[in-house]
Amino acid sequence: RNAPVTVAVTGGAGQIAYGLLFRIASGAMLGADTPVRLRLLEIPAAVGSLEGVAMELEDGAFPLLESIDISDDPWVGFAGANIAVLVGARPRTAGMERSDLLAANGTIFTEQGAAINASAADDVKVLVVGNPANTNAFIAMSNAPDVPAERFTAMTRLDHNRAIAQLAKKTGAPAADIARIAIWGNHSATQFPDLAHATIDGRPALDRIDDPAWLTDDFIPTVQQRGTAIIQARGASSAASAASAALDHIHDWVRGTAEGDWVSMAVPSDGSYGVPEGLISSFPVTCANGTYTIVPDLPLDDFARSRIEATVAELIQERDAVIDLGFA
Ligand code: NAX
Repeated sequence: RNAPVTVAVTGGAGQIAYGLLFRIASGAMLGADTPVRLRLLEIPAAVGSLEGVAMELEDGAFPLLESIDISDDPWVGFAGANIAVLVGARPRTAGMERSDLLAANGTIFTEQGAAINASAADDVKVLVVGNPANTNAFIAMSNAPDVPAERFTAMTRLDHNRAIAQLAKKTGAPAADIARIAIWGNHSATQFPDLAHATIDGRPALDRIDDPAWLTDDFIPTVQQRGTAIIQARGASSAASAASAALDHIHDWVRGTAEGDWVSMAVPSDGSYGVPEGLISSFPVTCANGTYTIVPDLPLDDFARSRIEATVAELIQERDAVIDLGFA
């Protein structure tokens, strides 16, 4: 049995958390050998509801769940956190301008970054799920000067998993045989889901696609627009699949990626592939010993380059807007 790990989750009373917390408690995120201490954060208005979630967690009688603490104060909630999953964010509501959205989230993620800086464990790993995820992560990172920048990441694993699912559906191959999918850029409709390096059973996935238009006319837009399609079908945004992806992201970061495969994570750029240094952009990464490495030296054709450039341009705009607003 490993030492217990303290996991802080914001937005604890929300939809995604409802799909996430029980699986963290069951050991699905960190392994059946790792006890967990949960620290759940909410805004004051949702603390009552969060208490109900905590009661249900208790009622799971999870053998690995050592404790549950609740707070509406990030300076308390992140204390000692080894893992921080930032799910809570201000959603865009009717009549809200984009700048209002950035400002509302800027306030939240500035404070949470500072609180993580002051009170989390030295080895803290941060995953931002709340949208706009990449830029919220950038703000938190910018406000946590004592935490190594590479510990701040944002979630594109749901996009990655969606891309695997679409390729599986198209080819009839089981998801387990598919490897080396890459999501580049922003977790938004500009993201670039890339099959150029993907394999099915070790052979190039594109060899199994006989109509080349499928890639540009179907696969890429379907993955980009999948969040909207879920909202239209379900009447609410992706929750269980987002929770599952958050679990996958942390699991692989902590426990490592499979030999010969990689995953997609939005991480501070080291300048790879022409992405400006420090921008939190999605890359294919491998993980080992609790750290990730951007997959180096993938050949990119002109199509891939222009798609990456477009999504990175959007990230640069978002970054510059929050810098102008004084959040980073
Ligand atoms: P919900 O509205 O169900 O839950 C969010 C919860 O966060 C609410 O209970 C709210 O009170 C809480 N919250 C807000 N501000 C907070 C703060 N400052 N501190 C602590 N808690 C706070 O939304 P849910 O469906 O759970 O989605 C959460 C976020 O994930 C949204 O921003 C959503 O856009 C984003 N998503 C990101 C995805 C990704 O792939 N990166 C995919 C799914 C999802 O759309």
